[in-house]
Amino acid sequence: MKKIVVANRGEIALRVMRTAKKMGIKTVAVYSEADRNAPHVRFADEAILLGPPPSNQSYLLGDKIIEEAKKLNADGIHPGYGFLSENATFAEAVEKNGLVFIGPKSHAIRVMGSKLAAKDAVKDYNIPMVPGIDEAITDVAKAKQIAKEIGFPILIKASAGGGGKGMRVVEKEEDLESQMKRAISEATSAFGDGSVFIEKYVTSPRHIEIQVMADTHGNTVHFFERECSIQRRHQKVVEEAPSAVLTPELRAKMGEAACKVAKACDYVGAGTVEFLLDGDHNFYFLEMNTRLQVEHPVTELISGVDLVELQIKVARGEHLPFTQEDLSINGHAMELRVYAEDPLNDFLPSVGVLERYRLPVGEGIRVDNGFEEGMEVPIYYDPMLAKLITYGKTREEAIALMISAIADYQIEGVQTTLPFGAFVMQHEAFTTGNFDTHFVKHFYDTAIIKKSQEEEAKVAAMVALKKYLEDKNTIKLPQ
Ligand code: MV4
Repeated sequence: MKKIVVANRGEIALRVMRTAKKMGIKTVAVYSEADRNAPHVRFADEAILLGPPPSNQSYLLGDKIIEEAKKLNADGIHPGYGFLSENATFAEAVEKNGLVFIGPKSHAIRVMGSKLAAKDAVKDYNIPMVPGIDEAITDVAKAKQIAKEIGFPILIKASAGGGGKGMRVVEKEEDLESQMKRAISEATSAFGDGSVFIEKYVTSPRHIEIQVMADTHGNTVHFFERECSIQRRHQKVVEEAPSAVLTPELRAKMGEAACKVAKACDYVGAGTVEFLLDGDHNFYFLEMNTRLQVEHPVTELISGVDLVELQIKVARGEHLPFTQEDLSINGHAMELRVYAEDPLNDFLPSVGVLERYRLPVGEGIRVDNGFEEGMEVPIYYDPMLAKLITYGKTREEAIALMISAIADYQIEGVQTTLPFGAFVMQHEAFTTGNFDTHFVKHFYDTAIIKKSQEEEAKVAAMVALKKYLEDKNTIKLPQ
């Protein structure tokens, strides 16, 4: 592989291209009219203009990307995350055109894109799953019967759903019919597929996911877990590796289960198997994400591997260069997603120009960033500016480093999730590891952030006043 097209933008396009360059592979960026001056375009050896800013006229134009890739004699396409990364039809088209899709085969993408197909694929592999049904249900009477068997509360989920869309908790039998009808109509309009199914609702789960990597020779390994329980509206904000609560035994069991899930769909490349962990430390398979994930850096830091390099190697047909026994966890990594959103105003997008934008630097600090001072945050795409990642020998060290890195990260012009990150890192529930996916709902308190910002403003005002009084005595002002 001598040249690859990176079919993405922002920090992930840069992150993929960095590894490609390190491997001596030429890079081709794609960009929309909104991204003409974006760092990922300048970093690449060549670049392709796709079209106007909206994604469906630019970054989602799979056929155009393939056509231009062929004109430039590229060998492969890396899709990053989002956009075309989990589009089975695109993956297929890439391969049909004689290019390498740096990711799994379309079959695996398709199976895991449907929750019911995924459950069906893994059913002979002895993977723990939440009690429930494994087929689409439309009959309310049957649904009531099943709900009574598994016991309320239950959760109605859309088979084609993702990111919590189309999910409905049902506490009691009387509510089942209306909620089921709503879930079906929501799923039909959102995904064009009204299939829904029922699971027992796990009330206070932690979100634990396992990073896997499979080569084309039947070898599959896992790189341990990431914990992603700190999220709001199904959007992760803080991730870490390893989890504060897994024992080595549970880690090994979940890792084995994740590798079996990958085998069940003939997986190739980097993938993530998501589990719920309940209060008694039972784990249940939820779904598999068939792409490189946003939070992959925490895994890279604790395992010492470059996941993009491995993706490219297995895409070239190479063997995985190690076995499971060669892999171990070293240290602890923490990641904060820095979004241009206002944490004091319900995390609403905060648009504007980055009047000041300075990254923290230092040992144990990694920033996967897509922005520069003076740039505007485009309204067309995901508002994530960067990922702030810290690494220490222990969880305490990674947290302390995150707190100081947040303080050193200078952003003016837009509101960001940095203060939210500082709140999380200092909260007792987080530092003790005693939290679940309801952290934001249970503990997030904007008053604490407001108070600390007021204190900071007071200190700044006092420093300014002191300076003013000193200057007044030493400088002779003109009369
Ligand atoms: C669940 C659940 C509780 N019980 N399934 C949310 C998105 C999708 N990936 C699955 N999700 C959940 N499925 C059962 N049977 C709770 C969630 C859930 C959740 C999962 C992971 C991370 C954050 C979450 C926030 C709310 C609900």
